[in-house]
Amino acid sequence: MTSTSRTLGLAVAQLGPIHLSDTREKVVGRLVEMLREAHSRGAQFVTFPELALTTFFPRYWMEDAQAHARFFEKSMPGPATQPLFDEARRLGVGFYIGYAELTLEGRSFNTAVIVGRDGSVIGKYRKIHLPGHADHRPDAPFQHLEKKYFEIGDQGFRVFDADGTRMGMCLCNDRRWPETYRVLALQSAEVVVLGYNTPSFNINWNEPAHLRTHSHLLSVQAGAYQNCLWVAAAAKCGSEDGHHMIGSSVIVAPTGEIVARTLSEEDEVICVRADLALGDNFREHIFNFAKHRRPEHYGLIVERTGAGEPL
Ligand code: CDT
Repeated sequence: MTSTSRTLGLAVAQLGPIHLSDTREKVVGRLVEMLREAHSRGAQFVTFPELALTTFFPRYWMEDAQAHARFFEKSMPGPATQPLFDEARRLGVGFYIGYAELTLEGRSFNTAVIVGRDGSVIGKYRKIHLPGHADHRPDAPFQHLEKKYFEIGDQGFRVFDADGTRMGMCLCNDRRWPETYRVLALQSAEVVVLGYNTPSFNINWNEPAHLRTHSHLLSVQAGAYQNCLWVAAAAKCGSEDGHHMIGSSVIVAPTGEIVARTLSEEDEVICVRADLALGDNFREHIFNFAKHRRPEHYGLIVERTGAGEPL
């Protein structure tokens, strides 16, 4: 089958470390700089990381009220983030960004939004696969308190029309779960955008550091290939006040191939001209869902959460 090429200038804007002492205004200045660079390199859409406005604060134990006051956004855009939205509208570039959301009712989520080329919010996603723990582990070298600070996302995995591109979102740990991409692909997503903060060390077992990058790449490449999608994955990385996180931000084609990858652990933009029709051959043949999927044999996937006895 021959497909007509439809291209999207797709960028990832990786963030180097954000330290506890860094202000929102300083961080937003870095984001604006990268938005401009991406635009100058042909980007029409820019993917920023998870919790892109602050340090990865779930590594610290604190009272919820203290976390809410310091690290959460009560509106998006808000006073500190408005310049990013203004610049997006001025340049005509859309973007995805992750942040900690505090609702009017006092609920808290690990959230991302897609913003259109006119600077308006097109869609919101609240993280579903929250990793880590809710209890204080004083003996661990750092905490991973996403289960304390955030509620499980309540809006599912949805696909939005992002200025003509069918786009889905997820956040960090979601990228390791095949259900994430499949639910989006079943809504005909063409691109999945995601941000991540992946600590280089695992507090639960002595995982060799290189496996953190290996499993990240394996997950996004498999998700892209098995679902005929482009995946744009943006890290926050490097050493935040002594806590190191992996880089290796990537843009992956529906072939599963990495077409761009960051080299540094600093602020860095990568950009490709993504042919959105590239997945059509896969959608038509090997992964023609309508022809080949057998959901009557997949019941356990939604009936069971944990592994149990054989049927
Ligand atoms: N932010 C985030 O989701 N990080 C997780 C760490 C997993 S180990 C607790 C990740 O999947 O990269």
